[in-house]
Order: sequence, then C-alpha cells, then structure tokens
Amino acid sequence: MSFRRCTARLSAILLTAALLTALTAVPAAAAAKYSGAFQSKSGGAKVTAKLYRSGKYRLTVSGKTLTVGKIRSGAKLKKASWKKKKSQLWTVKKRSGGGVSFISCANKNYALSVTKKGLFLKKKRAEASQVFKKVAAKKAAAGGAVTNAKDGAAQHGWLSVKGTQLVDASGRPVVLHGMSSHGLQWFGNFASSGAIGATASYGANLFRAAMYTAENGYLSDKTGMYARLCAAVDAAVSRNMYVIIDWHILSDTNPRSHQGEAKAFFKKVSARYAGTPNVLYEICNEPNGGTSWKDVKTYAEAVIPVIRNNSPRSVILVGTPTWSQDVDLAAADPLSFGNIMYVCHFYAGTHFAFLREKVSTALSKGAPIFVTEWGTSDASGNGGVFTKEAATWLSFLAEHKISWANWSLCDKSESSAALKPGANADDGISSSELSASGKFVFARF
Ligand code: DCB
Repeated sequence: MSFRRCTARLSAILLTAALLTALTAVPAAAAAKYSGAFQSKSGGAKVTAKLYRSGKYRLTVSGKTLTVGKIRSGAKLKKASWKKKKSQLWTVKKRSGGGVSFISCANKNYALSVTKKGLFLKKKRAEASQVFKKVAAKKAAAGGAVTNAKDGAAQHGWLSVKGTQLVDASGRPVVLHGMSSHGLQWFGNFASSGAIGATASYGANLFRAAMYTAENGYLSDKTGMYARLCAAVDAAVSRNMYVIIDWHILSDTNPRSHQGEAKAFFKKVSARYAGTPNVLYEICNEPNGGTSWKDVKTYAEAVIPVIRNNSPRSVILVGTPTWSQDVDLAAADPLSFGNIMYVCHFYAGTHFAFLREKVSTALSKGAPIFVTEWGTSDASGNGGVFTKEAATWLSFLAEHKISWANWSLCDKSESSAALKPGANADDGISSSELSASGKFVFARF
C-alpha cells in the first residue's frame, strides 16, 4: 500500500473512531421518550419506536416489526410479526449533531439505515440514512397537525368483532391503546383537544371519555356533561383516534336504576355519531354492589337496540358484575347480538392471576374482551404504582391482542393519574409532566 493510501486509510479509521465515540448511550430512565414515529434524514418510510424494556426498542413499519436477517452491511431488513427476538430489538443512541440512531441488538456494530429505496442494516457510520428525527415533537404536536404514531380510524375504518378478536374493515386484527379520562365533571380540562392530541403523539390510538352518571355527573347536568362529552369525542376523532363513549355508572351500582336515562342518552349520542367509525359505545362502566349478570343482560337488551337503530355497525362494550370483573359469567350466558365485547377492568395492585384466569376462561368460551379501564394503582385509584404487576398484565393483554385504556388522564393527586399535579396538557404533554404511572403507560401505547 502506498504511503498516501495508507495515511488516507488511517485518517478514515480515526474519523470513524471519533464518530463512534460521538454516539452516546441513552440513560435507561430517559429511554422511554424515544417512543414514537421517526424518519431518517434521507427520507423514506416512517419507523415507529416502541419501548420494549429498559433501553430496548421494537421498531415497526405499518404494524410489522423490523427484523434483522443476515448481518451484512446493506442487507435488507425483514418485516415480520413480533416475536421478542434479539434480531427485532434496537437501542437508541444520540447523535452528537442532533437526531438518533437505532443500533441492532443482534450486533451493535450495525445500525438501521432508511432511504427512499428501503430499509437496510448497515455498518454503523455517520451518514444521513442512519440519523433519525422524531416526526411529531410532543409540545408542537398537540397544537398542530398530528401524524399519529399508530394507525387510527382513517386506516382501519369500521371495526367489528370476529370470533373473540376486534378486527378492522379489512378483517385484520386491531389492538387499541390509549387513555381514559377521569370523570368529565371534575377533570374535563384534561379531555381537551390539546391533551387528547398529546396522547396521540405518544402513540395512542384510543381515548375513553368517562361520563359519570352520579357524583355530580350527567344526571345532575345533562346539557353541560353532554357538551363536554361531545367535545372530547370530536377532539379524538379529529386526531384519527378511536373513542369510547363511557356511561360511567359506579356509586349507582345497577345500570337498571337509570335505564330510561341511558336509553335517551344513547339514542341522542348514537344519532349524532351514526356515521362515525371512530366511536365505540360502553353502555355501563362497572356494575357492582350485588348487581347480577341477569340485571346487566336485561339492561343491555334494552339499550343495545337503541344504539343499533341509529348506528348498526358500531361495536358495543358491555360492563360485567363486580366492577367489570365477572367476564366468566357473561361468557357462560352471552348476549345474542353481534359486534359485542365484554368489559374487564383491573387494577395492578389488587387484581392478579385470578382475574387473568377469568379472562382466559371467557376467551376460551368465545367471549370477546376489551379492557376499557385499568390502573397501575390499587382498586381505589391510589397506592403503588405497581409497575411489575402492570407489566405482567400488559404482556397478557398483548398475547391475546386485547385492547386497553388506562385510568386516567388527569393531574389528580392519586397514583393512577398519568400527570403530575398542576400539569397543563393543553399545550401538549412533556415527559417531565408525566407521573410515575404516566411514564410507564405512555411508553407502552
Ligand atoms: C373504578 C371506577 C373508577 C375509579 C377507579 C379506581 O372503581 F370505574 O371511577 O376511579 O376504578 O377506584 C376513582 C378515582 C377517584 C374517585 C373515585 C370515585 O380514581 O379519584 O374519587 O373513582 O369517583 C373501582 C374499581 C374496582 C374496585 C372498586 C372500585 N374493586 N370502586 O375491585 O373493588 O369502588 O370505585
């Protein structure tokens, strides 16, 4: 080798070494903030990063998981189903000039490279195709146009139930993840367009508007609560999200005690949203206090036809006795309507394997399940947070492709609240405004 070529080679090696040291590892605590949609400086497909576990990410493109096949510079990446394999995991490294790179866990000398020509594995180098920028900045996203990290109603259309699975308009399984509001009568300000849009920019494709019936809710202020509910639904729809209209019975333990009001409400609201595929109807939050499945069934048989009369295709979610835990009872004596799912709620510090067994039993009997509410706290909405138990629940739900909404998007001083007290979500939600629960949940949309 000539002297000139040799020095050229040497300076290339030194340059590469300098560039590599400029890649700094992201501390595990901050790692969750790299969830979301990314695009490389060379353009091409948008890639969605989802925190799998501390510091490790799964990357998807239109729902498929990027998978490393051959470890060779320039090898095409495969799009496969998620199998939690090393070849499907990546770590995020900050680039000194701004942006991040995704380093393969199969071999840390290789990085993701995306150009308009496709998605490749390449030797880790400082080149535009390996430098990614977040597509929607959190604060900015809440105010402006949002490109949702996860597909919503514009891509999936009308949902329906096939066997036990929620599927989209073309029959493909769909899993929805997002936040539930707290009571709209108390925390309506966190069911604003800014707050809901912010959850979408973290990757949520679902919102649940919890309209309490009692406790100064709808039954005390029909006009005011209906307006708040519709504002929340419209905000979610404008962000391409699916949205659950929740008739939140609780202290009024038996849904039959306000069956007339429920019918009138669902008649009105289902007429308003009859042509809107985004909307799902949850007809009774949590029957409790000795309410039997027979009671719920009688109520459901009266309310469901009212909704179906206006909006025949809508998916309807039915609460179950014992604060929406007895899905096994519903499965043993199911409703005869189609496109119905039974509701299971859990709180990670209170409900353990016994409740997962009820869900498994229900599924095995052919009963579709939707978790419209769960918390990282205990059943009071406080205590914990129980992240280990919550993680066990979420893997169980993922395994069964069960959709969920987390309780709750508000700043109340209780551990289940996703935001710290005093947070202002109207201008978006920054990671420093998230509570311990919020950090855990927002990284898992
Ligand atoms: C459910 C309710 C929900 C409630 C949460 C946490 O109730 F659907 O409305 O939220 O789970 O308890 C809490 C709020 C509090 C508020 C309170 C009353 O977090 O800020 O003060 O509602 O409005 C459950 C769920 C499970 C069980 C009991 C209840 N359980 N419960 O398994 O025993 O009694 O409310």
